[in-house]
Amino acid sequence: MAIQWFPGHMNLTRKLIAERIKEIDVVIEVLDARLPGSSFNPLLQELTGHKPRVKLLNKQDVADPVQTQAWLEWYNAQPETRAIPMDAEEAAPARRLAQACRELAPNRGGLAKPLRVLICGVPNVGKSTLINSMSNKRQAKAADEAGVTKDEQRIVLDDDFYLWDTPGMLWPRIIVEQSGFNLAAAGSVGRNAYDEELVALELLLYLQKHYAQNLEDRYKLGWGAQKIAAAHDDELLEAIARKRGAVMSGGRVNTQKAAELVITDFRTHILGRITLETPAEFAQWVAAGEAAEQQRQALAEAKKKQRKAARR
Ligand SMILES: Nc1nc2c(ncn2[C@@H]2O[C@H](COP(=O)(O)OP(=O)(O)OP(=O)(O)O)[C@@H](O)[C@H]2O)c(=O)[nH]1
Ligand SMILES: [Mg+2]
Repeated sequence: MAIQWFPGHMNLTRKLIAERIKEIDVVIEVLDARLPGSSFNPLLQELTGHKPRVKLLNKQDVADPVQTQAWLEWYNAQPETRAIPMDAEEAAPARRLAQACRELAPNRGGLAKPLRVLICGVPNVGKSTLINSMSNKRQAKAADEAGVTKDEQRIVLDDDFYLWDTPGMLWPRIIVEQSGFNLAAAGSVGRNAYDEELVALELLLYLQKHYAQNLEDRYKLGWGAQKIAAAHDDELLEAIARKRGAVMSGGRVNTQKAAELVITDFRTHILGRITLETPAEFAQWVAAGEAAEQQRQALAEAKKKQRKAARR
């Protein structure tokens, strides 16, 4: 689905993190609490997995609290994993996080051995916002768009506490299709790299299944949650378009505009506190994605053999 899923500058970020990690004591891995599985980056895990870390389920203030709890339990059941919920715009929890970092590297601290912390995650999860809250200053640029931070930036939190902000990074090949859609819906994929209509339809499908009442409350179609849940996603998008005046001359609906509207309503939390995946669903998507990937590889291998045989 992606045109520029892994744009060139992310290769630079990968190299940058691979270098920086050598002198890092603690990693703060920021996930989006609305998609705690899909915003986990296997490439970042590979680059930084050997360091003590905290996993943050950030933007918990706009995620479904029941699902945040389920995901925290899921992550915390894994070995050597400490996951905590976070609202990076709040100062007090950010300061507590700074204390937690110190506890993770008790042998560091003091001018001779400053604590060095790296913040990483996929684009737009709130890394820079968190740094600003931890340092109580607006030192890092933050905005609701993928790719705001372009280069690493060192922030001095205290005389003996350094933080590194890093640009958001994805991974080269997306194997779980639904993760691509969810990352796009959350604004973690560059705007030109996906089809808004496809993303909005996938988003609607999920909301119909789990949050039909939120859709009714927002769009006031008068259908009731049950009819919304049972509708075809195309039909629903069209009804939303008509209701919200996304209509072109001649009365045809402007589905592109309606798609943008639905995505924006999700991003700006007008649709309510929503999480786009449960641990069980995500596990299923991963299994399906891995099976498809194995098939793809087997097919590529078979074709390679065929070509070789033909050349002989
Ligand atoms: N509701 C809510 N919004 C947040 C939270 N943290 C960050 N945001 C918003 O999310 C958007 C992205 O925040 P940034 O801090 O720029 O994200 P980033 O991870 O640094 O993004 P890149 O530098 O593009 O990778 C901004 O609009 C923030 O205001 C949070 O905990 N809750
Ligand atoms: Mg940033």
